Amino acid sequence: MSVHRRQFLRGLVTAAGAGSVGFGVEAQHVHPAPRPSGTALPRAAGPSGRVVTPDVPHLPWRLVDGVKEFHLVAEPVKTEFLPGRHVDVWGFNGHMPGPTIEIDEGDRVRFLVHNNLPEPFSMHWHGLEVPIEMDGGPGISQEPIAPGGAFTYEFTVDQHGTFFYHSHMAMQELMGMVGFFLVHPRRAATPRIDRDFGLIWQGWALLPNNTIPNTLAMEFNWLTMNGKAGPAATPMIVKRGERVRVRNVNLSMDHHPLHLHGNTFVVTGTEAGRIPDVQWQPGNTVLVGVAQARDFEFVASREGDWMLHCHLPHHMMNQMIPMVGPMVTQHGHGGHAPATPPAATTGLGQPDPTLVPGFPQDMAITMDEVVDKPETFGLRKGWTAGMMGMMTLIRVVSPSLFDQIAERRRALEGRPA
Ligand SMILES: [Cu+2]
Repeated sequence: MSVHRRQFLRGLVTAAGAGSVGFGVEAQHVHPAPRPSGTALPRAAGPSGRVVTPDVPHLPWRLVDGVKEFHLVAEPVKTEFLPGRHVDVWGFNGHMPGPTIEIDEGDRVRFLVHNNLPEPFSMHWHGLEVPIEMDGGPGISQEPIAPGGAFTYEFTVDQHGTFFYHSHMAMQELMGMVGFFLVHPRRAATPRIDRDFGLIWQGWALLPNNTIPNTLAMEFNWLTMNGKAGPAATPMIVKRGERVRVRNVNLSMDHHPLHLHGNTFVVTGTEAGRIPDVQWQPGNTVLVGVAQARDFEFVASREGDWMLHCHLPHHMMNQMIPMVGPMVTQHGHGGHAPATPPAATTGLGQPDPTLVPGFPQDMAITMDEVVDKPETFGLRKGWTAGMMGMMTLIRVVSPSLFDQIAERRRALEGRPA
């Protein structure tokens, strides 16, 4: 594939992301590709953003002879888990996780998949009942796609629910090669869902001053949702009284017990689709195992900035590695990692001579300004000190605050009211 062609495809994705409905879609750090002169970027033909996947755009499609046709490019991606914490990962179309695929049950879909990685790869459609030759098992159902090569996947989807696509090379999965594959049912779910969100939960092993994840590691010190670590993950904004669904996918080396503060939810879906309502289980913590999807729903009856986070203590913070002190401490004082953005200040105050260098490990770093965006408007000052690792917020807000946040998002994106 030529550079020209790749830039064009990347432009398509950027165009779709910028105009999508709802909150939480922000462009990742991608080097802006020059637009090919004289080429008008077509708008996405498909609906985008029925499900909001914060910080991840949707993948546009075009209807070609009754088939929804998508382009996916597997390639190295530069992104930031937090502002200033640069990482070199692998993903699709300039994004990690890859752009969200959102279709309807019964659709026939075609994926033109290009491999711009330096090694072979093949794509697996996780949970989808596809013909064997579309399954993406390298060496089993197809030849791996060689670097510079391409493969076309085509199938009809007669299921609905929360699925995902990913490379079927294990180390590539740990480099970030995953994305949502969401399928809406022919008949809408009941009770009606007002806000639908999706989060992909991932873990990373990154040494200080290193931008390349160690995919052979067995312990993980950076934890992300949709490619962002708390507090950089964009909060999910909900109006008081709305019914909310959150679709959670885990593709990492650990299982994640996801806990929602202050609310009782029911688990309504797995990676195989919707659970019959007589079997819905109430809870506030759901264990999402590796390769699983778990949807939960609740009625947002009370206002508040409710935390949603993995409850594994080490996953509740960034840089949580056994050697955290000596390896990340500067000036013999716990709190500042070399990768910490310059604007961040320690919540622990001035260096304290009674502190043992590197301890306590529970570093509190305030960085409100660094991660400021419309969705953080109205949060308590210093909120970022309590948000680290696999932590994000479901903000149940009043109608007026909802409108203010929406207005700020519109203004940021330059869209008319
Ligand atoms: Cu976890």
